Amino acid sequence: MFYAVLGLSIFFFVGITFFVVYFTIKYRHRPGHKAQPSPAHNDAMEITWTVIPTIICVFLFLGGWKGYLEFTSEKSNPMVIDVTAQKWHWNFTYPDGTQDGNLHVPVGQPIRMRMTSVDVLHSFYVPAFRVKQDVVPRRYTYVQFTPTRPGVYRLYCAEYCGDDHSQMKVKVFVHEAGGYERFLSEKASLSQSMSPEETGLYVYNKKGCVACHSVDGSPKVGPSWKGIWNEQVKLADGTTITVDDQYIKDSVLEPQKQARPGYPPSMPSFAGQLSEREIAGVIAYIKSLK
Ligand code: HEC
Ligand SMILES: [Cu+2]
Repeated sequence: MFYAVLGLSIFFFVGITFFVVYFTIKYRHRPGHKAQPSPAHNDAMEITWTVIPTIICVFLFLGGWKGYLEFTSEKSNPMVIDVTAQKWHWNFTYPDGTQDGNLHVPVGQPIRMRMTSVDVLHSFYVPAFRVKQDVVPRRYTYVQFTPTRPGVYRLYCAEYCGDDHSQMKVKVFVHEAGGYERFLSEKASLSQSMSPEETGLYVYNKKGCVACHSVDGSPKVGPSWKGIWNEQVKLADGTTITVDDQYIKDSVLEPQKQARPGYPPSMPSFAGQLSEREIAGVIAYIKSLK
């Protein structure tokens, strides 16, 4: 294949170069030589090369339109999974309210993803399923597919969305019969058995805080969490505030309300994305980072 393409390229290159040189010499300007009038119009040819491509385009359009309709119209009785994209992770909310950072679906079940972003443009992309769709702030976009083979697949963000865009790669688990239900119940019992601190650590890693907050004092997009508990911090409006339960909860729900000077207003609100239990977990976890 490679040599065929290389050979063809060389063939065309040499051929075209030859004609350029040949015609340049043959038709060069000479004294006493008048230019020939060039042909201007031919109705038969123009009609032919207009009508035939138009007919071809109509057929191409019909095929594409049919595929588009099939791709976008709602299948009968799909399972709807809510997708929230944000810098820089995915959050999937299943019909029973369970949330996870990876996508879990039962095999053979038509799936409809209802997607939105809380900050910038992202794009939902599962190459193995041949689906790719922009995820847009303040509106819903949809993607549908029916997974046909159990296994683990890759899901990417296909819209360059900032520093850690490349970290928005997660897994799609297509479960065999019963596996999806098992995932839900394991997830439920896991979150019930975790201590508040463990819940906080889990949130830190799985809900994307890790992209912007360190826990060892090193600077990232936002302030490190190490040693901030009970400390006084300066706010952008000049006042000081103590880092306590209330401040942490407010920071999670309305980050820009108590903005810190020197940090970009880049933290998205996690209202509706973290349960009370998880917020309490974050508080306990930050408290533990001496
Ligand atoms: C896109 C980057 C980003 C992500 C993701 C992010 N934060 Fe933040 N966060 C910031 C920035 C920037 C600030 C400081 C400015 C402000 O308060 O808005 C901040 C401030 C905070 C504060 C206040 C800390 C202080 O020292 O003032 C808390 C608490 C906090 N974030 C918790 C979280 C939690 C919990 C998560 C994950 C569920 C999270 N953040 C995810 C960027 C981010
Ligand atoms: Cu993205």
